[in-house]
Amino acid sequence: MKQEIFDRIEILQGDITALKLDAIVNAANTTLLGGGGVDGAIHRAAGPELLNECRKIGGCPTGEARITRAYNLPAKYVIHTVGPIYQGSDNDRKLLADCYSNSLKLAVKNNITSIAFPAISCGAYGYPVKEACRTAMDTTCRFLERNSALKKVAFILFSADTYQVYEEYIEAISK
Ligand code: AR6
Repeated sequence: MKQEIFDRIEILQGDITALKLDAIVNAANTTLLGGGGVDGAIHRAAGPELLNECRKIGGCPTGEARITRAYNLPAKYVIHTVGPIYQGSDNDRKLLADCYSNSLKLAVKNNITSIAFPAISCGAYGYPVKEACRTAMDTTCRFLERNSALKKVAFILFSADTYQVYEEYIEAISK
């Protein structure tokens, strides 16, 4: 993989709601009506108008993505995607990869040039972080190879442990 791909990827530790990028990705559920974890944090920070817009969408199947405005958040858009509930089957990996590729496709379609992802499915949905990290990064790298419009893709991890897993993986694949 070319260095130019890794130059467009950033690994951060912190709270996704603080990021001032074109878009942040929400790890939602199929109702799109809010929940705990990063979904709860995004809805709290965006304000009630986000829920109003989500209601109009009428849900989102696992692996797909939908876009809304970001209201009181510093980002311009929220891309809501629904990760798989981890079951330990091959289908988990496919659905998780779909979350990343469909979010990135939707971003490009909306002229978004900078976007941040949380560790989709790695909280309430129980996906093992190492496996999820590999799918997240591999899918994103393949996408960036084919799309020059996206200038920055950040992965923002809440915990130090998860951050370290991502750092080690990018270190290993970018050599
Ligand atoms: N910024 C960045 N990452 C965060 C933040 C934050 N503010 N808060 C939590 N995380 P989860 P899932 C991390 O459970 O596993 C919701 O109820 C967290 O540490 O938010 O996809 C939805 O409505 C973890 O690493 O999402 C669904 O019902 C990662 O975000 C369900 O949970 C994902 O954890 C989705 O579960």
